[in-house]
Amino acid sequence: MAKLKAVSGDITRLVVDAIVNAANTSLLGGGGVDGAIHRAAGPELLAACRKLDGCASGDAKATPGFRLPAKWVFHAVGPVWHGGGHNEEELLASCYRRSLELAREHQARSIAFPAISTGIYGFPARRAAEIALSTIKAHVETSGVDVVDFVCFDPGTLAIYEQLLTAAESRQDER
Ligand code: AR6
Repeated sequence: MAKLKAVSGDITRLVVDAIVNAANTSLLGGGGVDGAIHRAAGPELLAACRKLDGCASGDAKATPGFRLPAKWVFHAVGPVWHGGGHNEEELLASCYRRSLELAREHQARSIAFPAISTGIYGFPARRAAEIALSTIKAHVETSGVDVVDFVCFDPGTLAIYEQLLTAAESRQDER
């Protein structure tokens, strides 16, 4: 069984095989976690991203981590929240699924996710966390990943993940 945990702090500091970026379709950097990852990885990351020719919403593409402690960065493009009637939930689930597929391809055993789409893109944080957890649980065993960190940059996000993970554990104990 893979270990799923909520951790607080800055994803760029984590010593894991892969970190996931909440990127945009250009893959050429931006604000939020994307900006932090590009700053920490150094200019080689932007040069590598230029060669990827962008990325569709719901998809993810891999680069090395360059100056980051992580070996890989999986650049996932989450949906912009437009009220929920524009396939946002499926596109968000697809980001988590595609990141696990990239983990399998690159033999990454540990992976850290930010709360994709819940910052600048405005996806409601609690619903996003439910989608993240259910998608990871459905696909983690086939990916070869042993450890999944949900990196929470603010206390509200941390509280949501801790609550959902604790609820899932107690459901498991009851079985
Ligand atoms: N480590 C972990 N999480 C972080 C960090 C960090 N260093 N910095 C911010 N977060 P956002 P989005 C959290 O806005 O909503 C960019 O401009 C943040 O608190 O980074 O998917 C891209 O280029 C929030 O919980 O990503 C796109 O244009 C979560 O990461 C756009 O923003 C995601 O917030 C993507 O927007």
